[in-house]
Amino acid sequence: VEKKLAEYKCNTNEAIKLKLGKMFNNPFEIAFGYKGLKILLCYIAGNLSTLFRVEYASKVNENFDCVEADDLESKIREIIPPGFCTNTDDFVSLLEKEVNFKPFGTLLHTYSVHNEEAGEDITYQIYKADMACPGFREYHERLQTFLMWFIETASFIDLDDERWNYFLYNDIFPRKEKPLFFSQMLILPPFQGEGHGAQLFETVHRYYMSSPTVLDITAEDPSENYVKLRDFVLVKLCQDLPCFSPENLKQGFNQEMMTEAQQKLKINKQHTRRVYEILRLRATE
Ligand code: CO6
Repeated sequence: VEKKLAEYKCNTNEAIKLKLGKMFNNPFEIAFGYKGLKILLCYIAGNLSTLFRVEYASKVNENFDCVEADDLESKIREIIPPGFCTNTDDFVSLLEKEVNFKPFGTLLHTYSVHNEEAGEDITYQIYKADMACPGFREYHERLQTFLMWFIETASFIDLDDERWNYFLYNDIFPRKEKPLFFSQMLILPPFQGEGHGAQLFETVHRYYMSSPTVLDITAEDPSENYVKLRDFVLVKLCQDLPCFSPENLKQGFNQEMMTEAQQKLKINKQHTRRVYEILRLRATE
């Protein structure tokens, strides 16, 4: 019996297929009770309308196998908001509405990235939105499900808290004369490593640089990759400050660096220290 039941243990990492133009897998957990499990989740690129379906070759049965299968459908329904399609035809018909999709909020920044595959430059835009935009709340509920698929330490925010601002995939929490925390940042896997993270980080960072209520900008519990991205952008912002001149770098880390980076760029002491180490290493090489 045990051997037979082992066939009904599936790694949901392999079972889950997330479709967003391209197909990719994501870490999840072991699910019990299904053979040949496929969890299909498709999002329409613009408005993020969702198709969700669980498929399997066979499922354990309480009467014959004396065990119950995990209730995967309910687990995923807890994450994705209601209103998703379960039928492919309904989902495809929603694609027609996609042509009318306009990003929510106001345009903050436009930039281009050369795409090797297409052999041309593709233009990207960063928008800032808030809950006052009609339809944005529902859109955000669909959007934030991505956090669960791609960030291990993800959590959902309180949408009724008006202090949040939304930079597409980025949530910000401003406080008076206090550090400002980046909550979560996600560039979808097909677009990683193309410079979008750096563009988004710099745009949001610059947006808050002139704010009198923001002391400096930081993040809670940052991932290793996020720290690498942050180092890259902060070095870029700091390298032209007079306090980081090659002569000054040779003298060691000093108060002037901390003050200038904090006042001009809203960078905190720890991050300024990292920038100093990187620039000093570069100057020495
Ligand atoms: N290794 C080394 N260097 C890196 C890396 C990694 N993984 N990522 C960025 N960078 C540096 C590097 O110098 C890049 O320049 P190039 O060497 O020329 O490629 C530069 O940063 C720009 O990188 P890019 O803009 O292309 O980065 P990307 O668009 O991929 O965005 C990311 C980085 C971490 C946001 C993205 O990979 C991602 O969404 N990863 C999965 C989710 C994740 O880990 N999010 C961060 C969670 S922590 O949200 C968090 C706010 C805090 C708490």
